[in-house]
Amino acid sequence: MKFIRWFLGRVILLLNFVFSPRGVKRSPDAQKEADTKAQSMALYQFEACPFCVKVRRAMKRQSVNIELRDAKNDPTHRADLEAGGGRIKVPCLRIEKDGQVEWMYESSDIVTYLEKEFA
Ligand SMILES: N[C@@H](CCC(=O)N[C@@H](CS)C(=O)NCC(=O)O)C(=O)O
Repeated sequence: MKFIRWFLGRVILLLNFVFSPRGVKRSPDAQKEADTKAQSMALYQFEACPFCVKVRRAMKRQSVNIELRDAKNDPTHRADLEAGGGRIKVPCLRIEKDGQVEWMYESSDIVTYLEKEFA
């Protein structure tokens, strides 16, 4: 079972690599603005989780460089996710805004949020 999950994860990563989406092209100023906004976010994720791949593809489409935090292998990020978000479930987008921190779960909600913020 563990092997099958591992194998499927590799297939997902390969397909994601082969069919990588194109990123939107912005003017240098607009890209700088998007990069600044992205600095207030971090994505807690597992590398081969299909829901995380879905969010990373949305990030690629929007050409946003959000920091990726490995919640599977990095004990600090894992602990931060559990303490801040309340559970170990990925993907989870940490958003810092006006001194407040929001932990957004659910890949579809995160994709919708990114499209709204960066489109
Ligand atoms: N409906 C969720 C599903 C997310 C989900 O099931 N994530 C799995 C990884 S693929 C998870 O975090 N499982 C908890 C664990 O493995 O500890 C979404 O779309 O984000």
